[in-house]
Amino acid sequence: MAETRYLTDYTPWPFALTATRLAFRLDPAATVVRSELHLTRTAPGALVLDGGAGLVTRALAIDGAAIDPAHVAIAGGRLTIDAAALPDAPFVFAAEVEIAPAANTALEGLYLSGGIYCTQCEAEGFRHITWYPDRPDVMATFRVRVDCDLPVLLSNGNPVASGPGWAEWDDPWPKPAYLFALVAGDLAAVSDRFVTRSGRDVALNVWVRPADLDRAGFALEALKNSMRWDEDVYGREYDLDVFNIVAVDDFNMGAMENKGLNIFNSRLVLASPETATDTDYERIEAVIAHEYFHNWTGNRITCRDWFQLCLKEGLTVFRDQQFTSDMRSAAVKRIEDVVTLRARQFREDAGPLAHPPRPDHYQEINNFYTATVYEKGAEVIGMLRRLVGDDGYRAALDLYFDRHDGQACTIEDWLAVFQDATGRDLGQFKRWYTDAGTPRLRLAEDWDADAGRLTLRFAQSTAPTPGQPDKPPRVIPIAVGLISQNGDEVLPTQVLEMTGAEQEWRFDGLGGRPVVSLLRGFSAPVTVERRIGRADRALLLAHDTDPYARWQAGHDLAMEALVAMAQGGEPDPAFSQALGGLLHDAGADPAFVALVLRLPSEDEVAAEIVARGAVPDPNAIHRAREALGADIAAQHADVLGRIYDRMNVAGPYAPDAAQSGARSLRLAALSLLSRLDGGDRARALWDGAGNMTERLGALAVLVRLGLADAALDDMRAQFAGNRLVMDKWFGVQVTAAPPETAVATARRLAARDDFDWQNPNRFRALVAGLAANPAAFHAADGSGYDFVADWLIRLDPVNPQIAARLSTVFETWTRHDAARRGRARAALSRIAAVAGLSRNTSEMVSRILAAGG
Ligand code: B3K
Ligand code: ZN
Repeated sequence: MAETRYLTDYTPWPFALTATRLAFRLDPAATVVRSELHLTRTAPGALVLDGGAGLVTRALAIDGAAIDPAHVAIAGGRLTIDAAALPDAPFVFAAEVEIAPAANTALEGLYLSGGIYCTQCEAEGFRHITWYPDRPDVMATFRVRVDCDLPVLLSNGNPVASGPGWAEWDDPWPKPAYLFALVAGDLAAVSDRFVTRSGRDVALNVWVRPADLDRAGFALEALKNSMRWDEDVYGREYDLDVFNIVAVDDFNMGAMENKGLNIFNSRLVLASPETATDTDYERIEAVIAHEYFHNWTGNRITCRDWFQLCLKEGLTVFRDQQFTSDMRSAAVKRIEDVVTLRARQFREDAGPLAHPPRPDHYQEINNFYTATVYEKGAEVIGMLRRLVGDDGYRAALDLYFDRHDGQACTIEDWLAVFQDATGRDLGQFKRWYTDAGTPRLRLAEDWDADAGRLTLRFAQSTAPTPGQPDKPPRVIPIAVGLISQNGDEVLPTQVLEMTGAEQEWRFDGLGGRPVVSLLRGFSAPVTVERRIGRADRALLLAHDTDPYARWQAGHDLAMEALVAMAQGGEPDPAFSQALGGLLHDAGADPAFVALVLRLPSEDEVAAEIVARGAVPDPNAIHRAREALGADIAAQHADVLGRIYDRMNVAGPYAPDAAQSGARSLRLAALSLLSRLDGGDRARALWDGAGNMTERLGALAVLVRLGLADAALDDMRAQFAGNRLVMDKWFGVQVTAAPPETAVATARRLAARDDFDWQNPNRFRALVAGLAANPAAFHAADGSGYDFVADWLIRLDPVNPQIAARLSTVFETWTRHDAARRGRARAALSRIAAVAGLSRNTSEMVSRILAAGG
């Protein structure tokens, strides 16, 4: 049984580490790492350092003298040197270890990706490089020497010296080990310069394999935009002479904010119109920004311990969301973020893996890089900002940067700057950080026609989550507006601050019964229950001035239709009818219309059916969604055809908001029309489109119709050498496939030679891709569960982080009928029973299984 760590156990490290020096002699099988740690004792105790099982320790010394082995113990990933062996005065601990990057398939620490040496140290990867106090509150300056024959040798900070086969880097900003990075490879860069507003001239480089140079320019532009934006909006400047970004193909997540040397999954750097979609471009821009913004929120101010992870992640997500809103369309971005939050975080919060944005215990911290820590962490900051206002937010952030620069902080520090800058008591608000679960907000309305008075009665409740049975009320900012029956806004947005379990507000002097536009801008991450007629929803969809609330009205109508149909009802005409007005409105923003046309996902419909106390049938939900799409197409065939033709963007491709909005509407129309035209338009678009966005949209339609063989062959012939495009090739065949064929297709694809399963992107494309097709993953015969379980078992010893991450596809297993539950339990138990299962996967699977009682 793995050790559980608790927030309450925090104790400071009993030494001050002022400077770290590292020297690497790189070799695939036997890299030699020499380290020097400049230490001063600050409290009594032994010197305890962390180190992984792969370290071969060659030498240990203090102030140049070998340490008497009698004072040294190495056990359980720790090196302990007795206090008796340590000087009272400042001293230097030195170690020489050997590691094998080529054998590192877990992609944590120092490893090789396609001949490029690279590192990933967050959260606890540095201990796989050498013995070290591998905890975020121990911060030191680093000086690093790299010896290697490869032409490009990089580390954090500024370059200080180099010669043939070696380079030296110096990072003057104290940092924890998780921000360390090293890269060595045969790389080429697109480069530029950025002059900060105080005049620092910064060299910018995006390093890629030479063959990929033509796809790196967009990332560089995004970087410059991010640097400018952080100066303009947060007053934050860059603080080194160089900023390097490196793209590698084998990477466990999206990217990493190492000081001055961000390392990226190549899918978040490389883009050309022919190989990347609009969504890829938007994501690249956002993640480049996210990692750059970490330079202040994460690096200059870091976390005291890993329980505080949302201090840097929630804030940095919030900042990257603001950036995207400013660069593109704020309305569209907000709706997209709500869709993602519900799909990932609400799902997490409603199941066995629910945890607060600041958890208070864990076994494996890598299992807590979750939608709750990231996306809900960002929502909590959005609420804070709404409560204290824009000026209060700016004042609090200024104070945060002033007060805590160079420190490792906690959520308490964060809330204190808001309290101190605004005078607001945040005692109750703090529950958003410490309590798990999504509050359910119920609204009952009372309209008094004689008095012209509307009363809104709200009640909040949060269901118990693992380990947290009681959920006291939270502060919920509820933004509301009122729309009259003729569509005018009679009350502009007001924020109601709910603090009790039940609370009511009255609005007087109203001429007629208005319709409540509720939770404008999605002002709090809650689910909503209200009685509202179809006509009122249609009125909001037609007239609400708040884009989110307007979109939500359409989404609610679609959800009502789908829930009814999935439970045996007829197609509800209200949604199709309400769409008519929007589809004929030539002035509507295409991106917005596309979002309204995007029906609730099968998973979201299942969650809604569960929330209403019933058991979802994945096949019935799939059929309902297909039938509603066919119904919309039949009712609006003409206007959809005109939209499809009109949204054909002329001129050169640009991944901007206007063009990508038009393309997304065009593809939404294409998908609907394919129910009438037998795929003719999709085939023509696959053959004729010059960009990957439209080609992939067309391909998904053809896959759904079972007509994609020729297009898939064509794609493989054209892009066999492009990993990122081939990931799409693998993924679309299972995500878009009819559920009856998807599992067989997944098995066939998994047997191919180019299913390079040790590559995280490829593994995810196929295995998570299948799980993203709910009616296939939850196939009644258990074949979907077995496919995924077999592959997780195979991956776990090779790459436990990815195996554990993907085990979350099972987190909804208890939703279903007894037969499916039995098959899911059997698959999960099979994983749990594997001898030597990693701590990562074992923690996840046991939490998921615990939900079954
Ligand atoms: N901080 C990294 C994530 C590290 C994940 C470690 N398992 C990327 C980011 O959030 O910016
Ligand atoms: Zn981050």
